[in-house]
Amino acid sequence: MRIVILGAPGSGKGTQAAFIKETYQIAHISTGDLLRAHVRNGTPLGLKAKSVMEAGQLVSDELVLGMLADRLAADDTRNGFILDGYPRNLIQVAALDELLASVGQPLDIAVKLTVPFDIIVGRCEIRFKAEGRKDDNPDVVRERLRIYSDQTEPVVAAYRAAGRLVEIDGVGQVAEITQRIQDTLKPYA
Ligand code: B4P
Repeated sequence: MRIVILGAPGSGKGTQAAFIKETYQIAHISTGDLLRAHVRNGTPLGLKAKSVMEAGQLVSDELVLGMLADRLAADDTRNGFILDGYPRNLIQVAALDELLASVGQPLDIAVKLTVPFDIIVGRCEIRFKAEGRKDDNPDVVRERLRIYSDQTEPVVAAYRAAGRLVEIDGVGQVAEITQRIQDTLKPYA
């Protein structure tokens, strides 16, 4: 199974992707987690990404694509993958289609989690207090939501127009949302 999980920052993509990974024994590839690991390890990519991420902006398409191509080449993607945080703009949609076509591994489906922005700001505020992630600061979250509306909503629209999207209500208990996703993914398993 090869899927993309879409949704605004803080909509629960990472939370749900972890369950999908376990259920279907596929690789969970989060571009946010990969970038945060680069920042933590002080790699050249991490040094470039740090201030961009802390300001809630998107890291350059070229850097993220190179990182993603390396990750998709790993052995654990043979059974499939759930891609979380990518694509985030239309350039990344085209780059992903090209990359997956070149390895003969097209996407099965894109899953979108829908959560109202006021709920998202509240969730990120809780995480900001618990973990201190700079991009969870409410002002930065609002900027991330602005960028989402501007750059990532067109991605959602493109998958919808191509008949490649399923939309799931992302409000409720984590387990309820996991169940909704699993019911939706049954035909693709
Ligand atoms: P991400 O890592 O993708 O953002 P995220 O806030 O972690 O979103 P996610 O939707 O995964 O939320 P989560 O499950 O954690 O991106 C971070 C940054 O990396 C970007 O701003 C950008 O700079 C850079 N980046 C990443 N990919 C990029 C790309 N492709 N191109 C360019 N730049 C890129 O959930 C959020 C919180 O809600 C958690 O605390 C969770 O516990 C809670 N939660 C989840 N589900 C809940 C529920 N049902 N009820 C209550 N709380 C819930």
